[in-house]
Amino acid sequence: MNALIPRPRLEVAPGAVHVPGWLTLEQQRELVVACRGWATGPVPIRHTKLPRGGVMSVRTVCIGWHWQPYAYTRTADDVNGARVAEFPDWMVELGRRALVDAYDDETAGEGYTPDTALINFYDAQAKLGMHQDKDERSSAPVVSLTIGDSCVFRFGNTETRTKPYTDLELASGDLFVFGGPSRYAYHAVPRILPGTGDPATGLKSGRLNITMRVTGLADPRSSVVP
Ligand SMILES: O=C(O)CCC(=O)C(=O)O
Repeated sequence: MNALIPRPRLEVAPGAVHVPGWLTLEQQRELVVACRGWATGPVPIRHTKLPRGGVMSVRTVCIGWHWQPYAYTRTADDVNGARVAEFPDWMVELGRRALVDAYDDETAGEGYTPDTALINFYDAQAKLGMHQDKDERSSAPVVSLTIGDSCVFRFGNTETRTKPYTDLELASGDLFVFGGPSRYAYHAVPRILPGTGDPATGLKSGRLNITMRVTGLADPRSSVVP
């Protein structure tokens, strides 16, 4: 993306790269419009219920496959039973370009076909605790995009939820990719920084985060096993 303007790439850990300002304002606006659409249906955005009775403070809607703790399904059985929206080809393309730019390697996007995205909306109070993304059967990288308010993003290690970790700020338009040796690193969003977003993105307040992933699950309608 933005092939004419080289972006700084900050390697936070092997395989984990932060690319500040990766999305243009126009792309952010288009993503906000798309996410607003998905937030209304076919499965409405919701606070995910946890198995022990808790409720996540972040609100989430999924496309491609629906995630609920701790599995992916095509239908949102913990919401309204509807099949989630299709994962669009343009987003596959965006994910591929994200890998090329993050890893500064023209071949890095080859064969990368994300088939789910968790779209998270954080209000000023929302947070996400230390966790690993490990419900996917594929170890392909996770591509994460931020729009709206900045956050403190905690990126840890693959062994424990505790230190060592790095706290960094993810701002509107930033890309963060974690793959390879960092694919199963614990990570968290301890804090949103309210009022830091640009309303020109279409988001007046709060933070939108999109994480694209490869589930590694077979589409029951397809005869192709990934
Ligand atoms: O909001 C973020 O930057 C991270 C989201 C995340 O960790 C997740 O959806 O699993």
